Amino acid sequence: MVRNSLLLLVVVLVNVELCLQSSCGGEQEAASTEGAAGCGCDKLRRTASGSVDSKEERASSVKYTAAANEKISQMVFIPGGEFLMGTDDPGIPQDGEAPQRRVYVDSFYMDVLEVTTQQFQSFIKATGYVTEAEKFGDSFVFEGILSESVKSQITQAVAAAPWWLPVKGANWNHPEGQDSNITDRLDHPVVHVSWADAVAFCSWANKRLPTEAEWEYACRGGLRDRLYPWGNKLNPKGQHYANLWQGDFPVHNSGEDGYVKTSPVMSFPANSFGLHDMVGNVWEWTSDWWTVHHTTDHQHNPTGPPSGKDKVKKGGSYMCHKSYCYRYRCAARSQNTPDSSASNLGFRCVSQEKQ
Ligand SMILES: [Ca+2]
Ligand SMILES: [Ca+2]
Repeated sequence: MVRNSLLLLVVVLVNVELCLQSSCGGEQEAASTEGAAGCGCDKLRRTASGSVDSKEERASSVKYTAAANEKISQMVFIPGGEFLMGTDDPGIPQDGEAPQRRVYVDSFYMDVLEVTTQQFQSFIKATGYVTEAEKFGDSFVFEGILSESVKSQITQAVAAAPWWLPVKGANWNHPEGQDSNITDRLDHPVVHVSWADAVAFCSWANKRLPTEAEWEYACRGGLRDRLYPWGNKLNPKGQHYANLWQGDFPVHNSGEDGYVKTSPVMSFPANSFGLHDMVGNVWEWTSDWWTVHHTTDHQHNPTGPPSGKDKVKKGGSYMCHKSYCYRYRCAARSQNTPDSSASNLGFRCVSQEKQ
């Protein structure tokens, strides 16, 4: 793998161009290190001008039930406090996981679940909002979940991450392109939402995106120095606690956890704060601009750099596997340009006041 290389387009479409910035090059170099490479989803960039189906069934996860409907818009109180953000034992050093630093965050409320397609549909119906993917006319979809028909029409790919394909007509309402819809996944997290789309939804709901510090504090659920929202063991008692990738990425997803793409929100256990899918299922946008440099000074309610090119996303997705994207840890992080959208990127909102 070559640092600072550019993504090579097989064919450049008129309305979409992809580029690879230096940070992406870093990801490339990391590909040779276990756990340090990625699903390539941080490489999905638009220019300034401008997704293996299978049965979704699992034995060891909590089934989506009517009870979930009551939780769908529910927020949980996250009591403020100090915590250790980041880690001194980074799984992916170039992502800026280190150093571990003391951070205090005020109390806030957080969505128990990732925002669902149904919730997003309500927002669209109420406001007429048009997402960026709809404006651009396409979005990135993981090849493994595309129909053969859609795949046959695509003539370009991201060379550094060829499993990502720009699909015409892919958006929140048609997650794998025009031959797909959300009818059977109203209780799944919405995808193909850009950062601005996520901000617009949260504003409409009188909420906002979490800062990275708030998100990570919430992810840790009061635990100290633990990898995951529930502890250090990935599969306690043989149970899956998050929708991740099992198998050989990107060619084979065994779906051992029950899902080869998104899962209904609340399919896996909550952390001690009552939050589901903080890691896995879909990546979640935060309000912070991206940097890999952090002060060790004690911080109160940090909001990240004042400006930047990329926004921070947290938690990893159903595409994450330790061999390729060891980012389903609370300290892990990645980035995308704000106008990026993809089949594994969503969000949840927070608010200072009870809604
Ligand atoms: Ca899975
Ligand atoms: Ca998530």
